[in-house]
Amino acid sequence: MIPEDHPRYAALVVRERLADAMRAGIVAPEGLIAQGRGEAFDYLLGERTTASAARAETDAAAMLLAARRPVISVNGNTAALSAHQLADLQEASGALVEVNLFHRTEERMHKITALLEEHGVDVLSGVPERLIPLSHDRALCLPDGIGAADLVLVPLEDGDRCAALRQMGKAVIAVDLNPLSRTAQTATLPVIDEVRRAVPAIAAACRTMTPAAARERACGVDGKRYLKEAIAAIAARLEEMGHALE
Ligand code: PTJ
Repeated sequence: MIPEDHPRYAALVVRERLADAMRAGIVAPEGLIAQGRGEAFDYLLGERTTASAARAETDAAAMLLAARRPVISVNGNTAALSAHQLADLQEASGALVEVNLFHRTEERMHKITALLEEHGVDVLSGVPERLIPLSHDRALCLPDGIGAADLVLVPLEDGDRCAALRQMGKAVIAVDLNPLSRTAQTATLPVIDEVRRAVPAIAAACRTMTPAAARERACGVDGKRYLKEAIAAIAARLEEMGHALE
């Protein structure tokens, strides 16, 4: 039981949700460590969507709407945190949703798919093939899904898949609180924000953009700028907190 007057109440509720999802076999045990890393960066960013991240979220909406075959790739943590929000993003963006796991087991694939479907997400099914040039199971994807996508939205992941997807000629939008992660650094567009803030913001932006405006905005996306702005926001906040102690 988490006391509501605890100063970290909201964060503790999220932790409890992820721990429950881990016990239910949705989140990998390693996913709890990933959440801790995310929390640390969120702390440094002030646990808010920066003005820069809000612009990146509008860019993400433009890229999704302008894409020919956009796919949202969902792992255990994203499903546990944002299943309810993904149905809305899918509806607003018209993107396909595919489950792709690092710690892949058939049991987790089924459980995550069932959780997403319970929340109204239409999850792509089919026979996976090893189409992404990687030695681990994130290489497995659906030929009609990530395999055929021109754009993949990758929330909450660090590793080598983003670079492999880029090598395949696909655009990648990453949602990652860590601007230094390999995924954020190699994405076409890094959205440096918490996934539960980013997903509804991207969905809302999709709903206000015309197809022509989306195509125009998608052409001018500058991912590196968002990395620089996030690092600058962290540096400014650290400096400010240091000064406050003087
Ligand atoms: O479900 P699986 O088997 O596919 O496994 C998923 C995990 C999350 C275990 C796997 O992808 C992993 O190990 O991820 P990493 O390498 O720990 O990277 C996760 C990244 O997401 C880190 O850069 C974190 O900063 C970031 N992150 C963590 N929580 C959040 C987040 N970004 C946005 N919102 C969050 N809530």
